[in-house]
Amino acid sequence: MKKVLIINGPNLNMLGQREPEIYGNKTLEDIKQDCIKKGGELGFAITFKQTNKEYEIVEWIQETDSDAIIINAAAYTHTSVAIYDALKNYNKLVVEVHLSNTYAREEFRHKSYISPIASGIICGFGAKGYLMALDGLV
Ligand code: CA2
Repeated sequence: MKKVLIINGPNLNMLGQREPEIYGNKTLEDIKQDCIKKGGELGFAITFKQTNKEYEIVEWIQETDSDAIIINAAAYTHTSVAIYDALKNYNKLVVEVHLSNTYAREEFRHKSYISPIASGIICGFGAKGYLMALDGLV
């Protein structure tokens, strides 16, 4: 069974509580359960994590034995050379996911440090984007 690590960055623990017009009504726990169910159908063992701390994301990437990473690095997407460096050394499949279409929002969200090392990018499809990323890995 292939292992997929799904990493969520800062403030995504607040999903479903604020800004539903941008991020939808689902909580991160809802998204986690959807991913575990979809992963089961596709033959993937899912590990689903969230943190507000940049260094924890770096450590998870360094330490994982997963076959692929799906990452919504949230605000760190637009700032983190540290996460870029860690992903560059991962050398396996990476899919970047965003709930919102970051290119239709403020200009500072147009820059992504993840995109250059990602095999695929999905944004603007809300929580469904995580499931699309799992399909994409197949
Ligand atoms: O669209 C996405 O998935 C983002 O990664 C979400 C990040 C944002 O900084 C990126 O530009 C795009 C923000 C996540 C914050 O999530 C919240 C959810 C509910 C209430 C407050 C924040």
